[in-house]
Amino acid sequence: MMHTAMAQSSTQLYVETIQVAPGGGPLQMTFRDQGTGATEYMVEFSEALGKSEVWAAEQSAVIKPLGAGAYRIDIAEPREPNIFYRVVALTSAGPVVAEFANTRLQVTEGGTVEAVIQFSSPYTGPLSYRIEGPANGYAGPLSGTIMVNNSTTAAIALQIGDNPTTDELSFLSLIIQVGGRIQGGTDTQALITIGDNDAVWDGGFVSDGLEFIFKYRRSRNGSGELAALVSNGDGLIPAGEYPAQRLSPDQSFPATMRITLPSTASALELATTISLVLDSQPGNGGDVLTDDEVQGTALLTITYDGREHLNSTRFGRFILKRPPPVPSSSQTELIASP
Ligand SMILES: [Ca+2]
Ligand SMILES: [Ca+2]
Repeated sequence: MMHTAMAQSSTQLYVETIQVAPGGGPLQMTFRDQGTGATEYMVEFSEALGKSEVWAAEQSAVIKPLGAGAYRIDIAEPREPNIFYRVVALTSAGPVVAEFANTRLQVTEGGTVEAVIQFSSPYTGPLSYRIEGPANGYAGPLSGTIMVNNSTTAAIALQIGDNPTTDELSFLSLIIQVGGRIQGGTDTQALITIGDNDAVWDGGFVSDGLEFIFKYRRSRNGSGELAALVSNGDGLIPAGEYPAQRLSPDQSFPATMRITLPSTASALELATTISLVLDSQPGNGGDVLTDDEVQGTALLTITYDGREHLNSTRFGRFILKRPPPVPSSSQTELIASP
């Protein structure tokens, strides 16, 4: 195996010896501090150097002073197979107060939320966090560590999961793990409110002489939007859920629902096809296309098998209104920890 240790350029720490046990096993290195003024050191590893280097703390490294500015590093189980180590001098080894810059964060499911942390003085080292809350199905790992490199700020980015269901309002708490050099400030806990990108909208169709209401399910599941007309069977359209076809998965409108009915399900006892095309072109007439409301033109076509003279086409308007999010039923807004 190849274990290479190097000094971080800004701190002038040189590794003097590397001892590698035959066939792997414990690794021993020594280094000498030639006047950085540091009182604490951290060993980091990277799998590559150059553009693709990413340094992370080697938590298992044990550093022992040998006197006269020399130190020994023991790593019981070195990482395989090719790894680079470096020693970082922590010149400000005193406690650092960490807290969130903003304790109220919003994100829509499927999105990424970034929580910014402020330190009372430049900090180098690991910062750990954990996530709590009933909405933890949304988040991946419920804890993690980021590396901070001589900075007064850092950011934790959380990817929020995306499901296809309509959910009540959900909350997560993101908590800074205090300990070691990290002391907690006033705001060590941030509340993340997760907005749903799935909803069952209330819909209505209006034309001369014909009106009906329906539900319209719009959901997003990472790879694109799905939509369907949902009828309870009270009006023109039999009970059921009818997927909408769109020009592309990312484009909400125009949306076409085609509903084919066997003769047994048709009022005229004829096989029937109902086609409803909803289109919204904001800036056109009274069309509206927002996160909570859609208005536009609707084209309703009804065709009967073998009785073309009964076919009809109606131009009308449609409206979709998104109901407000369902309040949380589990008192999930967590209070700040003391
Ligand atoms: Ca959802
Ligand atoms: Ca979703």
